[in-house]
Amino acid sequence: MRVFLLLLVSLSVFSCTKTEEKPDTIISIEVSKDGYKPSDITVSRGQVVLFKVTALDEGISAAFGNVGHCFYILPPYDVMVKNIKKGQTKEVKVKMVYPGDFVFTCPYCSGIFPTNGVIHVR
Ligand SMILES: [Cu+2]
Repeated sequence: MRVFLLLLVSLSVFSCTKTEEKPDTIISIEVSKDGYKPSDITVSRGQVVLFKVTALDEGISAAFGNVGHCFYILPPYDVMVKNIKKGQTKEVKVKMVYPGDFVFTCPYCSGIFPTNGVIHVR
């Protein structure tokens, strides 16, 4: 059991860049059927960024129930904030350990609305 827990802990450490560390900077993002604002973000490598994501509308809710929007940074970050409903703000802290350009998107509605953006880690 202890070995299993240890494995679980180490897996979550290596596969996830989410952190509980103090943020170095805060970035507020709005998401709606018009996309993310801002959709082009630059941060410094190694910083802990607190992303505050606010949904301005209900996204694709009409067809799929009230699921809201997502904020998903693709791998290797692989950070997902789900079900941000109209008027809600959800937060996630991410340690920007990988340099490069990384897409973030809303898997719910990016095929319909322009809900895509890029984070440049310099
Ligand atoms: Cu969406």
